[in-house]
Amino acid sequence: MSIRVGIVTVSDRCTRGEQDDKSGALLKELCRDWDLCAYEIVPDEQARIEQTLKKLADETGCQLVFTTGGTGFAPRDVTPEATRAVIHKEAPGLCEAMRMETLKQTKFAILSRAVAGIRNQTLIINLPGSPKGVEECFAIIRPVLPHALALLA
Ligand code: MTE
Ligand code: CU1
Repeated sequence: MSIRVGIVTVSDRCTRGEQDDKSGALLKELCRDWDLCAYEIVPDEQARIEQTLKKLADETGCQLVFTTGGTGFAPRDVTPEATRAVIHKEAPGLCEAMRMETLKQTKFAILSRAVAGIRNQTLIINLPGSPKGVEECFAIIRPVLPHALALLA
């Protein structure tokens, strides 16, 4: 089954071109077996993030959307708030598992406020901003994604 996937990098610095989007590039690589339908870089602004998530779900028709970045405690970290504003149902188990399991690798895992949830037939999942965080968290949820998306269809 080829999954229609979208990637949203949330980062002020990447938006301004001051930093390479390493996490977005890594996510593209991790999703290489699927159908990459959208890849966007947006600043840490709630309205912009919400707008992008809605576009990818409602217009682009992504079945799965990953965000990377903006899940921490910094004043401009608002990715979870934007995600919560656009989903209809929360799927807390995904982020609970990411925090619990990757806590074995880094104590900082519990500083992620990541949210996951469902908007119509689209599953949206927040991942941390660092490539290391993306890699560790992706590995935890990867095995359940085909079943999760099959249920949404
Ligand atoms: N989770 C994993 N698995 N690995 C990590 O390296 N980094 C943490 C955390 N989650 C990390 C992780 C750190 S240091 C922070 S500050 C938060 O994610 C939030 O990161 P973000 O604001 O870049 O999204
Ligand atoms: Cu941190």
